[in-house]
Amino acid sequence: MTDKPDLATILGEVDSSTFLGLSARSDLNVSDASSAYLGVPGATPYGQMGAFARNAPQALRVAMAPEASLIDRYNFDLGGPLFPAGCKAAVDCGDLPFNTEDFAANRAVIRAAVAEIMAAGVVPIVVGGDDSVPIPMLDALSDTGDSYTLLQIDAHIDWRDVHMGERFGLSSNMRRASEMAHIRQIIQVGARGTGSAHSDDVQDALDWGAEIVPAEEVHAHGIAPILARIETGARIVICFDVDGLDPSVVPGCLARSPGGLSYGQGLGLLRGAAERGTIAAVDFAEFVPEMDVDGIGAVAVSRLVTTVMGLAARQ
Ligand SMILES: [Mn+2]
Repeated sequence: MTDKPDLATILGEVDSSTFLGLSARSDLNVSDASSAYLGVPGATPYGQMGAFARNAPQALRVAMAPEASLIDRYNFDLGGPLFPAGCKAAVDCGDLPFNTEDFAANRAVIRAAVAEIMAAGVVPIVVGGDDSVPIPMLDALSDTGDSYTLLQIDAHIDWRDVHMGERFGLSSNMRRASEMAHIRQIIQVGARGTGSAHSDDVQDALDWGAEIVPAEEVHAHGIAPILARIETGARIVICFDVDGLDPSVVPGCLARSPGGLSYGQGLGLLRGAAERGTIAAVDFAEFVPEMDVDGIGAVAVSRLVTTVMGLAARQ
């Protein structure tokens, strides 16, 4: 056999113009939705690396196109249809523009879009870009006047103050979050191996009160002790760097690190967070489709995005 079988031949028409065939809302008019897929090519890339995760939003749309025709079926990750009867559905806001030179402009565009979606009472699901993208998303949360528990899933703690001369880059997102008055708790899950953090960065995180749960601890004790750390009724923002998952689950990332979380652990953290409190905003960063293996990671990340949509519709 030389040609791969195509799932679409069983499932029917495939349309990848929006994620899961959801209604398109490039004007950010989302008030009738429960969550909004917001594609973001990048924010503040480091020097010559460029916006290496810029193609993630579209790659996930392509990955889920064959499942668009199954949107009303029973989803075992959610224990029912994605959008149960009577619940508002999600929409797809398309991709924000990306400026290769003016990174402050990128941050302003992301911040404004997230703020606008949240002002409509809708959960923004920011998809794509490197891990500098959550910084303006987190900043936008201050407009709501609420305070937040931040749940980060990542192989790296991202507490560098400045890296490569840049304060708003992918190695600094949790440090920047810690400086925001509306972020009152930071739980960091999945750290392992080495990243950009020095020992004093780890100490600064611990001194601030960040609760760091290395991947090894998740494998030893499961996710229940992590979820128990989230205050009941908290408003929760989730920063999901897909390299927090094991590279066998998501091969498509720049910094593959063995020993990562399983799909089930990632899924369980999302579902468990929604049980503890209210998911207010989520971002999925660092997916690099060009480094993926035959679309394996694209499906895993897409399914987690889909799960957040189902959770948002139910809350
Ligand atoms: Mn990372």
